[in-house]
Amino acid sequence: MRAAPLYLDAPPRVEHVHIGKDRRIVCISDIHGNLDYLKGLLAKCALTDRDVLMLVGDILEKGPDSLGTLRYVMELAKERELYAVCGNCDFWQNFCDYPEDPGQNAFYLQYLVGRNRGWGDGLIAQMLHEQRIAIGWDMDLAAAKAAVRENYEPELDFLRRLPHIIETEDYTFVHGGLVPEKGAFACMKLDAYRATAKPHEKWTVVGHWPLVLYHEDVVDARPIVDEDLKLISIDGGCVLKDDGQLNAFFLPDMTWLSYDGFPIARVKTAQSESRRHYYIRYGDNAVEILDEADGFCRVRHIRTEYVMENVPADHILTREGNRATVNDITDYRLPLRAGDEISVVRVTPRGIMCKKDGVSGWYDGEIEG
Ligand SMILES: [Mn+2]
Repeated sequence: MRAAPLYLDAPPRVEHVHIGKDRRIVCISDIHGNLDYLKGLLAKCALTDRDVLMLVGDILEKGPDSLGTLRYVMELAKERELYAVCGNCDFWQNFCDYPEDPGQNAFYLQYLVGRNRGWGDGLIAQMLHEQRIAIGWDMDLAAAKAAVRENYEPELDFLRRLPHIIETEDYTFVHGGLVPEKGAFACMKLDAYRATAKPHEKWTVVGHWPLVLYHEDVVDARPIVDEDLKLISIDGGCVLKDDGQLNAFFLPDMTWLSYDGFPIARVKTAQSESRRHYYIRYGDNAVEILDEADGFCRVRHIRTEYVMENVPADHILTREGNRATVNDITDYRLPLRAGDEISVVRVTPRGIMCKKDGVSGWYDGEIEG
């Protein structure tokens, strides 16, 4: 029998789960179809049979392989104890479960043809490709739905059964925020929850909002453990940010590690932290281009008037004369000691864009290894 379809204004489904006190809970959120990062992170976690995997939503979309990631997670769930809550990018069973609705169909058509606003093919598109069903404005959406329904029932059913909230004796897990009174969708898609959350009775783990957006001056993707709110935020910006990472947060120890796929190198010489720096990020990224030479720009951030040097020209997203928007960029110089390990994001003629322990910045010296 089919689980009931999810409608967006419905109350959240809550699943109560018993997890013994002596188990390690490995929390991972916002994989976003990045199967390589998920595999890389799980390898670093050195899982044992006693560990419980807790996926905190947004398994799918935006990254390269939503269908492969979903199948991988479904296999993992057969092999070991795995729970997952539904994120705002995960409820694609609705493609098949909704009654025919012109507005909804227009949304799906735009999503399929527009490749999810440029992020790339998502779960349903990948299913249709696999079935050799062409995607285009003139496609037969009813036939596409029938093909998905017919060929992907296990996948759809897995998504259908995802609760929006998981409660254990000690913890709560929800993708966006714990607002059951506002309905399922609000629980999945509550932006910047930490800014509005009230203190929780139990430690609550959320994803959804890339951690870097909680910081003003630095690009910091480390999980935030907020003791006052009893709130743990873990979205490392995997896929959404070019230098994003996938975090694994461990309960009850409150430790974590991350995976980002970048090559590791050692710095040869120490450098001191920049005294003044800024992070221009998506949503607040309007700049004036002051100078441009050798593939780099000097820009002035419109809102703050902060002047940033050495912005790679290919970070410019849109441009009209001297006004532009830029892809996330910082001029932070990381404090580093000789021999420190860094993840090398990009080597440029004006320094190395890199990461150290979840924080992004620049290194001016030479690397080895
Ligand atoms: Mn999300």
